[in-house]
Amino acid sequence: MITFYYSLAPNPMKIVLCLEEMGLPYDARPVDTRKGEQHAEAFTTLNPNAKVPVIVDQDTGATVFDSNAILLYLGEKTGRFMPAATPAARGELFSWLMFVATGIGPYSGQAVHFKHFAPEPKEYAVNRYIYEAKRHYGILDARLAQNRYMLGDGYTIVDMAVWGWARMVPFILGDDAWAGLPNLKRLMDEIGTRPAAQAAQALKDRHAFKAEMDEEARNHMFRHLGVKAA
Ligand SMILES: N[C@@H](CCC(=O)N[C@@H](CS)C(=O)NCC(=O)O)C(=O)O
Repeated sequence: MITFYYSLAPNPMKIVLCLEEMGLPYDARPVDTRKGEQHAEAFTTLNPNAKVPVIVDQDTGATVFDSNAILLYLGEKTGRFMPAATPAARGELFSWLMFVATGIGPYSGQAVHFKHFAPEPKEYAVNRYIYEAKRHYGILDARLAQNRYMLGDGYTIVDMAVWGWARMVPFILGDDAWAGLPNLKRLMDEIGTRPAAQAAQALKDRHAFKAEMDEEARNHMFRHLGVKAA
């Protein structure tokens, strides 16, 4: 059994998809980040970074945080949705997984923050993060023009990592963004029809998370508010 700490945000959603694809039993524990539950001591003991997702694997005693680390952990644990165990294939796995972890995730997150949540003036930040997020998604699209999946012919944990954020491309980049990313759209549509993705989406019916991004939520999630950095 795996204890899975989650919200419905992009990084935890990658992990639900993966747990469902692998058929691993899990006990899903909601962490309502708009209510500040990520800052509770019991949670920061598991993840000092105070963010979801986290898993605790009761079979092995391992606690793992950071979505892409969890994908790699689950891939190694089960041996499923992984590329061939050759140095060349592992090199590709590490490269693309880290590209998603260090590029797609952070630029998408900042693009969403500045576009949808930050106060004015924000034009410079919006331009920078939308530009960089778009550039990163373009790299995925070009890769998927040459390959059915991110690592070639087989569906892997890298495609699951991409799905977490890329299914939300219109919210991140704008309503017309799919027009410039047809290959990425094709992969998102394909993953979206998988029973595991549908089970992952159904997780939203299990718990009523706080919906309002009000002052309480902003204070828990944007903790720089009211603090002078320098
Ligand atoms: N690098 C981390 C980022 C995790 C992350 O940013 N999680 C968000 C949800 S997608 C979160 O917990 N936000 C709450 C907060 O920032 O207070 C990962 O990939 O898991």
